[in-house]
Amino acid sequence: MNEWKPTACILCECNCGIQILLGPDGRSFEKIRGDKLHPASAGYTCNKALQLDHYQNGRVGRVTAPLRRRADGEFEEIDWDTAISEITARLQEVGLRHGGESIFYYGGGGQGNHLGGAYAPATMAAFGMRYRSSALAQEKTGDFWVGARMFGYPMRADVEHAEVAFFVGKNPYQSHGFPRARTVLKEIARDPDRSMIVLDPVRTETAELADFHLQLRPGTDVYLLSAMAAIMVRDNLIDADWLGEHAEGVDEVLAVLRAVPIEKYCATADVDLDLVTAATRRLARAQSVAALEDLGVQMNRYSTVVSYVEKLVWLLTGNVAKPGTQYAFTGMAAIGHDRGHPAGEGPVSPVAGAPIISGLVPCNVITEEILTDHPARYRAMFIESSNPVHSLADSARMRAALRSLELVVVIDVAMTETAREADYVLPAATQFEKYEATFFNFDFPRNIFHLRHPVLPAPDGVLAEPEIHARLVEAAGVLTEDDYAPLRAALAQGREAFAMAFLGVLADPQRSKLAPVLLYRTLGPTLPGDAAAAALLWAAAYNCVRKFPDSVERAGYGTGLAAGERLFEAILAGEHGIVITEDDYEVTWNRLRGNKVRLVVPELLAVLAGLPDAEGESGEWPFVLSAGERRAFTANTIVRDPRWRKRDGGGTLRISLADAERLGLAPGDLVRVTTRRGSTEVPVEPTDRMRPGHLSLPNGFGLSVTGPDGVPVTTGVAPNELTEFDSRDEWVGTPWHKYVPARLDMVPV
Ligand SMILES: Nc1nc2c(c(=O)[nH]1)N[C@H]1C(S)=C(S)[C@@H](COP(=O)(O)OP(=O)(O)OC[C@H]3O[C@@H](n4cnc5c(=O)[nH]c(N)nc54)[C@H](O)[C@@H]3O)O[C@H]1N2
Ligand SMILES: Nc1nc2c(c(=O)[nH]1)N[C@H]1C(S)=C(S)[C@@H](COP(=O)(O)OP(=O)(O)OC[C@H]3O[C@@H](n4cnc5c(=O)[nH]c(N)nc54)[C@H](O)[C@@H]3O)O[C@H]1N2
Ligand code: SF4
Ligand SMILES: [Mo]
Repeated sequence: MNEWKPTACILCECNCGIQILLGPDGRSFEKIRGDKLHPASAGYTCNKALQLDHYQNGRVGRVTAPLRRRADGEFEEIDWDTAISEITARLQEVGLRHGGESIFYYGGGGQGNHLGGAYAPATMAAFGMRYRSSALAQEKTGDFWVGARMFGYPMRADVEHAEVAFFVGKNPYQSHGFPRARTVLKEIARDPDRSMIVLDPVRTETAELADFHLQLRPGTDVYLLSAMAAIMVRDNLIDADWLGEHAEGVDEVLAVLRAVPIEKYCATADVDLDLVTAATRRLARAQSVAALEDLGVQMNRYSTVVSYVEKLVWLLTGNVAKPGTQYAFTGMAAIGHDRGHPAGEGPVSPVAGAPIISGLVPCNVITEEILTDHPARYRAMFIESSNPVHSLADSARMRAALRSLELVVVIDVAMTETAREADYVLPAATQFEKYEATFFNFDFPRNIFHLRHPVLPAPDGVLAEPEIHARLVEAAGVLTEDDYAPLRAALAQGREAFAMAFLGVLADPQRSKLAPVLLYRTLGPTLPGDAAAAALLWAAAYNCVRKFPDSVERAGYGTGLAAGERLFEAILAGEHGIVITEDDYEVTWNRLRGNKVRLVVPELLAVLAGLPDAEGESGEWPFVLSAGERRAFTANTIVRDPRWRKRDGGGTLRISLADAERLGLAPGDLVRVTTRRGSTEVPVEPTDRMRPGHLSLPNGFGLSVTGPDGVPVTTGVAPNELTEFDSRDEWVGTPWHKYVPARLDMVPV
């Protein structure tokens, strides 16, 4: 039976709904189209979704049996029982010697797969693990922390309905970040009553659609944004009434902004003062401004301070809780939340003493927590759905760190750069071979959730992550049939009785951590369509009702316990994705701490008040390299087969026409890029999109795969061979990958 099967694209956090038609072999993706029934993407996809067959059926590197490293360093296949019992014994050994907290958990999901990782807390509890991290702690934790300080709740922007869209270090045309991005950008560009303002040193596809492109010098956003905020104050463009009603700390912030040397800062950023003034006036005059900041500033100098001043800019004219502005979202899982401890007061990592934001140890300190003789160092790592050897700063150092550990376990679909350093590789079913979901659902006023059903069966030899976690927890001996029996008996009486019995689990802090596996083994097998992996969503649905009762009710699920059941049933049945909550814009105020915004974050305001002059590029390092740009055919390291790229297959180094001419470089010429950390050869692409002095390399390249003839092939440059772990943010430790001092040397022909 050949029919279109609904699922989602997994190549960026948008997870657009798609439909797949399988070929006659029942495995190849013969056709892929946007799913018009998906509540957020409504049929939209970008060019990348059409290449998903290369993820599912790419002929390189799929792992289909558990692997164990032999003494000679090679991997050998073992069966699952052996793998689970050996890994359990070795994790327990490490725990006995050094404490379970010496086992570090990393990952838990990429752009579209968070359901499996949601079971990991049970494994962590079973082995006493305490510290964890994920890619979020090398990009978003600064934003989370600032959000927690100013709002007490993470915020997102309603770009779709904004009069002015404000993009700071973000190129949504390529990277998306909100539904149907290209369509929305074009709508704004076409509409004479709406405007787009872009801060980016590169004339990106987004900048080309913008009314105001502030093409600043790399790394100077803190100056330019300060100047914009200061112009609002100087020219009396701020919404004083709104601030009086909704904000605290107004006078203190205004005093700092009045002292900003506007002209000097614009000169530092190398953007014309008149252009900055015009853009600022446009922004201030708008009924609604939606602002998105992303890696261009989050991985750049003054990252966390920039996250702060960027928010000041849109707060000064009151862009909160109205259509087209910023909102506080609902969701099935809490992403982006943090306690917002003042610097130096919150939890810290055991060795480096780095702040743990949103439960995550900063990625850039992980190697410091390992490559040391500190007694509290990590001794083992459990890595799931992520590729830190490739994705974190300084790949060579990350490899050395993994090699120094007593045990590394990796759960992945493929033999990745990280898996190659493991002692055990546990092969997972792909995202199209199992139930899967993302928790990156931040839509508003209607938020959605999409439980994706399997499109095709998994091959023998691989398991879905919930099953792997359940087996590990059971092998550790912390859950047995005796634990399941009472819950199963309650379930036999119906879901209401089950809910009561489950409350007993939650009341016990130790057992509540094992709840995912308890649900998977009891409720799981009773769910239709082999949807055991969805069991955890039952508790998440109840939790969503508890946290957002009015929003769930408005979405049509009623109230109380019944609403939890209805929401869960709708999720199970809704193959195309469903609306889970419906809000009005005003509700944002109820979610903010004290129903107000706090303009003052003392530590960060102090930095703004005393900004030193910007350093220029030095003689030794005349270029700034942006290491990891999103392009038409990049998708982190999710697709490993290089044939998925329809263009830009080699991953060029982009350089300005002026620099190329000065150095006598023609398109495709090889140059040697050298940074403090590494050196590599790469073909150049001279382009008028780049500023002189700025270089850019794409992300997701430099994967090495074994070609059909057994010879390893590496395509392009792995950006983190060139980056440093200690080039990072002072407050939250996020890396400065978009600001890597570099030089170029000619490659003799
Ligand atoms: N095609 C594609 N899309 C993706 C991904 C992918 O791999 N490929 N990955 C997804 C993920 S994980 C993420 S986090 C997002 C990231 O999405 P983005 O942050 O939008 O992506 P980047 O291209 O890394 O960086 C954005 C912009 O920052 C600019 N920039 C560089 N230096 C500076 C600077 O000093 N100041 C300013 N203001 N801008 C600067 C770059 O020129 C670039 O245009 O994309 C997601 N979407
Ligand atoms: N220099 C530099 N470095 C960067 C960036 C940059 O701009 N510059 N961007 C950073 C950003 S924003 C991010 S988000 C990170 C991303 O880096 P990571 O979080 O490490 O994630 P991915 O590259 O997305 O890798 C996802 C992994 O999941 C595996 N996988 C795919 N499907 C499944 C599945 O169903 N189950 C399991 N278990 N595994 C699966 C893939 O094979 C791959 O190994 O990279 C970061 N690194
Ligand atoms: S890569 Fe494109 S199609 Fe896939 S989820 Fe992102 S925006 Fe949608
Ligand atoms: Mo990311």
